[in-house]
Amino acid sequence: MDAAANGAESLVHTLLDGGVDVCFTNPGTSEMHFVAALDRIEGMRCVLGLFEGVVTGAADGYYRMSGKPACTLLHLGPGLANGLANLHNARKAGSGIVNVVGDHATAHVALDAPLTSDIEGVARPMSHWVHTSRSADDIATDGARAVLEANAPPGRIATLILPADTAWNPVGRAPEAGSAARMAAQIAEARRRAPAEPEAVRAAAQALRADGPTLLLLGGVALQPHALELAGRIAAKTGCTVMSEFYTARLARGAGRVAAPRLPYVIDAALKALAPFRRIVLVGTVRPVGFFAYPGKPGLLAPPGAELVTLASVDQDLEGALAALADACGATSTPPAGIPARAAAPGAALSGPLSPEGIAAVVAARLPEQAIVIDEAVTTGRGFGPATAGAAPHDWLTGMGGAIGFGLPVAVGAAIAAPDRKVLALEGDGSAMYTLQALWTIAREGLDVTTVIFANRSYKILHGELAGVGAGTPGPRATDMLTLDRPALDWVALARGMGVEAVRVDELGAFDKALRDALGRKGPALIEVVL
Ligand SMILES: Cc1ncc(C[n+]2csc(CCOP(=O)(O)OP(=O)(O)O)c2C)c(N)n1
Repeated sequence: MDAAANGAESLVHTLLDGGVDVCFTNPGTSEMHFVAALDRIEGMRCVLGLFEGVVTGAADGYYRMSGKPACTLLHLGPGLANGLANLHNARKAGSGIVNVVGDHATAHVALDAPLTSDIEGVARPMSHWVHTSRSADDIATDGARAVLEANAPPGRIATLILPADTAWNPVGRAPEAGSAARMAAQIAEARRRAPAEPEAVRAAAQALRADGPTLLLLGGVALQPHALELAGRIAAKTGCTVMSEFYTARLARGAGRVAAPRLPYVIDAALKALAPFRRIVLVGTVRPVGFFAYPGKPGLLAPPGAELVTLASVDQDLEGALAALADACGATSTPPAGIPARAAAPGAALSGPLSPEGIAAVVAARLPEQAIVIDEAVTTGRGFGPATAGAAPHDWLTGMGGAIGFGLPVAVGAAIAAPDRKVLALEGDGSAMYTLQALWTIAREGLDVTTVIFANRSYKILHGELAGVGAGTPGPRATDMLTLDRPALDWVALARGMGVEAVRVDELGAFDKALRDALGRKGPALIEVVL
């Protein structure tokens, strides 16, 4: 490690030694020494987000596509609090993040200045690990610990609080030689995933051999191409069905890949999808539960009496577990089942009134090879799964914690992690409004992101939920709480105001043309689809 002049520089060196070289930031006065250290030391890509939900969501997207943690820089308790919803989503997605949160200098905390708050208390519910650094000399050790925590499978949230004096005080201790190599070894150890228990492999194989329909339900990294291929071999050999949990941090899909259709969101549809199964083998996921409770409906979605067998949990070696299961089932060299046919080339029919089915057909036809799709399309996107199964191979990323506003920030992080791949963010207008500042970061960084806004000018899903929970039909006050039409949002103006070129379409052929234009060139674009 190079010599560090102060605690802030020590932390920057430690992060870089630990392979953390992207920082999504929104700083304030208490973080100025860290900002100055980032300025002086080469190696960290710093990306400004104009709201902390953009910052934390971008770090989530970055981890999902790169498999390694980024850091965030956040301003005391309120800055961190602004970023919590997307930290919650990242935590549920199993994304590793190192949050660096500034605090007042130690002596200043006692004065109860305006920005003083219980930062550890704010951090704890959305973090796996929280620590306040006490001195400039501790920061290298504390920073290294944060990096190791964030790398632990499946990826964890580590929050390191950096008091301003810890940042500005000189470092007394000389830097230790060889710290980068030592950290690399420690990180490799921290990232090691435990193999499935032999007993769990035996039990899963037995479930797959038993009579009656069995489901192989996948989550986490079991949704990566090689693991899916193993699942397809097991399905071909045993006749089981392969599905993925409803929310997926990253699902490899498309022509040539084993399909793992997602469990439906709507409770009745989810119950129906699971009803046939007598056994469910869980790989990197847990027993399926309803998103919400609905009067008179079960919370547990598996049919009563169904046997649940856990092959491996989300932090274990899921590909290895599936390989062991394939071996136990004699399926290692069986050709995999469940590979969808490539979507038909678009005919002249891609025109006419807009409908979710028509939009899905356009997306399926136009999706470029290796695209990264961020799906926050809510009700418009419900049918996109089957329609896009045979599109060119791509990754499909959904919100994992149910807090909307994840999509555009995750698009930022995914585009930075994978600059050679096209990112397509499919957004409900209500969801996109939570973190629309991400468009400015997309423009500023010149990210290759096409955003499609489904402007139904409504929280349409909540109309269905109102009826679903038995709350009756909406009167004028309830309707007002669920509609966005007074005034209508002008997404073309909003996007242009943040430096993103945009067009509005209200017909399928125009959408097809706009999507082809946007996907056919590099850089930011937005299409407002008025429904
Ligand atoms: C942080 C957060 N706040 C509120 C909600 C509740 N909620 C769920 S979906 C939704 C509206 C989504 O609207 P939109 O994105 O326009 O999609 P649509 O339902 O119209 O298809 C809301 C407000 C939530 N899930 N997360």
